[in-house]
Amino acid sequence: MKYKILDMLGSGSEFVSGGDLSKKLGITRSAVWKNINNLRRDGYKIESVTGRGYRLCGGPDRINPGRLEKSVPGKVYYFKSTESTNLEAKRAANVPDRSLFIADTQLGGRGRLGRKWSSPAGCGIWMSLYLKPKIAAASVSQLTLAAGLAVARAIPTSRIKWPNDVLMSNKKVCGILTEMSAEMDRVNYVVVGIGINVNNEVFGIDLIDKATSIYRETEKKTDREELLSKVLKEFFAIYDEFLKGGFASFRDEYKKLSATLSKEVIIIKNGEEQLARAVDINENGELIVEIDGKREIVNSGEVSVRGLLGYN
Ligand code: BTX
Repeated sequence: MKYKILDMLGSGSEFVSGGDLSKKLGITRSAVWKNINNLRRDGYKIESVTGRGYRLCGGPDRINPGRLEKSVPGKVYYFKSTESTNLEAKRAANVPDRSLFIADTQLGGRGRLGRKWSSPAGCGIWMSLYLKPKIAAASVSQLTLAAGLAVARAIPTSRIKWPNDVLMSNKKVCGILTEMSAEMDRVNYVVVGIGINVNNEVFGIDLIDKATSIYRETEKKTDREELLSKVLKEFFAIYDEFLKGGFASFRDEYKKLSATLSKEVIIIKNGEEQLARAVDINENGELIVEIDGKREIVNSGEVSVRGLLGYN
């Protein structure tokens, strides 16, 4: 009920009377008052003025699973702290399609190839989407690209570093880790893990050169819940198109937002480095590079791509 009240208080510019709240929600005015106090205890700043009602003046930067339910077709699983939301999603049984696993902090956040993902409390979005697409296993890596595009749409001025990072000022603001369970002829499920540095003020010495947050770039704090709803909305819209038309349905936009295309890149394959120029992303979402004038296809599973200048 308290989240319904929060929804009715909306963005907080207008007062909403206690009478209206009680009528629309079918509860007594004292129940309204109790729920308002409950929200205040959760950290919401709610002004009350006799004769005018209640007005939302500010909220805690806290993720409320109840408020996310309307943005998620499946279920929402929230953890104040967990090892990794990707692990939670993979361990869960009987999860509805399009469910969300989200944590305020991850103690063992994971990146690709066994790398670590720093996921401190109170400042980031650490989430995993549990999906059951009817697609070939070979197309699953394209979901990483779909997630990258969703994040890039939601964060102005960000660019996508193929295949699984989103950058601001050439530093990583988001990383994506897609994992799946599949058999020969079908995909059982896919877990798309997305980590976004939202309000992080500081990074450890090992990350400072390559990581950034939206806060560090814009000097403004972002409401994590609002950003999360935007990312989810964009992701599910792109995902629906993807299920009908594959990567081709968002390829042009993806290429426009790419930080990788027309750059010199270093392809790291089986420990060997090769200098190349990124020239295209094909209809399967693979990177096309030129090495010594010859075109080669680079598949996301097998390489790391580094730019020559900075992280990108
Ligand atoms: P990646 O392997 O491309 O990037 C990991 C590398 O990025 C690390 O080795 C480190 O250098 C750097 N790094 C670590 N933490 C951060 C950070 N917070 N910001 C920027 N750079 C960082 C990228 O893998 C995929 C990351 C996916 C994270 C999500 S969070 C929710 C879900 N659960 C989970 O365990 N992983 C995913």
